[in-house]
Amino acid sequence: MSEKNQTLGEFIIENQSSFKYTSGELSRLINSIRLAAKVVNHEVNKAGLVDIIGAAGDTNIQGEDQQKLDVFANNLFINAMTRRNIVCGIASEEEDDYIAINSQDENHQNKYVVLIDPLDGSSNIDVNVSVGTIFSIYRRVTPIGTPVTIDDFLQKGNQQVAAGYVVYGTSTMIVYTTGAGVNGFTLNPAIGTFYLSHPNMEFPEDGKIYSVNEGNYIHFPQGIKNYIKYCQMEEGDRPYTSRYIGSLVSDFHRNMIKGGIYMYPKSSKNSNGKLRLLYECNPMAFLAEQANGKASDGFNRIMEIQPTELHQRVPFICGSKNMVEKAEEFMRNAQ
Ligand code: AHM
Ligand code: MG
Repeated sequence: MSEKNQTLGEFIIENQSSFKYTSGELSRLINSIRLAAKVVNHEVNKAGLVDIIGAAGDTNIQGEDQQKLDVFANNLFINAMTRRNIVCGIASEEEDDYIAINSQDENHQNKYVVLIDPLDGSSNIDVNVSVGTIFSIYRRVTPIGTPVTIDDFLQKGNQQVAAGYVVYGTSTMIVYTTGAGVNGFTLNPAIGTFYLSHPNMEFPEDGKIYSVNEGNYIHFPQGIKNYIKYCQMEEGDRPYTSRYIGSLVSDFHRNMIKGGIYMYPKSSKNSNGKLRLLYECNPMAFLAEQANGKASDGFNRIMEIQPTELHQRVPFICGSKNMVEKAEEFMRNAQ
């Protein structure tokens, strides 16, 4: 399987045949994400050097200021996937509506749709903190050869064929799954190649890190408040350590390696939490489950939630299995 010094390109080719719908299309799609990620990485890394950061002037559908790198990353990923003519539709956090792609070949044979958060945690860019790209891939449900519809995007997370993220951190990594475990690849910036550095990534079943924006504590549901107090209690291996970067990809990545739980619960101000089901929570949930972890809205498995709209938000609890189950227990008991 994983050889020493295996590159992402080699890994994709080697594992293509083990994928159940093997046509090479998914491999080409992941390849295009790999290439776009390198360019975004290059831009993110020089953000402090040039006058590129700052609001671009537009606001996205969530009413948030877009920063220039968000726009840049959004355009780059969309172009990479459109030009290579390998997907039939894209939805992005930065676009109000989904984009239907008309294949140049008249038969429109493309089978996949992609949902993407091109640069998550972008408020961290101007303070030199890690950001990420999150992506989620489905097979379309409408007939091949017709224009995509909203139904192709509003699929449950358990229908994902692949998902992953890029973390632009102290090292830049791509971590992804096609449903056969999770593998992580680290970019060697000197030669611009991703190498398999973290084969078969798994969350430890238990962890000692909890990640939540405790500034919102007063607004949290009682179950979450009780669970946070439990994390802070002096008993057994507790108190746990609190670590919150405010960049979902980075918090998730650290917790997967070290063992921990990430929570963005609903609050009295925000009845569905903050994070988006389709291009933030579902891909992370798929990765978590493939890495022996769990993802929940407090009561239900994230990947079984039927989406009703593209930019839907959902409460999100994700991480080491035993920790997520404990948090769910607190949620149930506070009902
Ligand atoms: P964004 O999509 O606007 O970047 O927001 C998502 C980010 C996550 O990466 C992060 O975990 C969370 O928002 C932090 O939110 P808060 O500042 O409310 O704690
Ligand atoms: Mg985001």
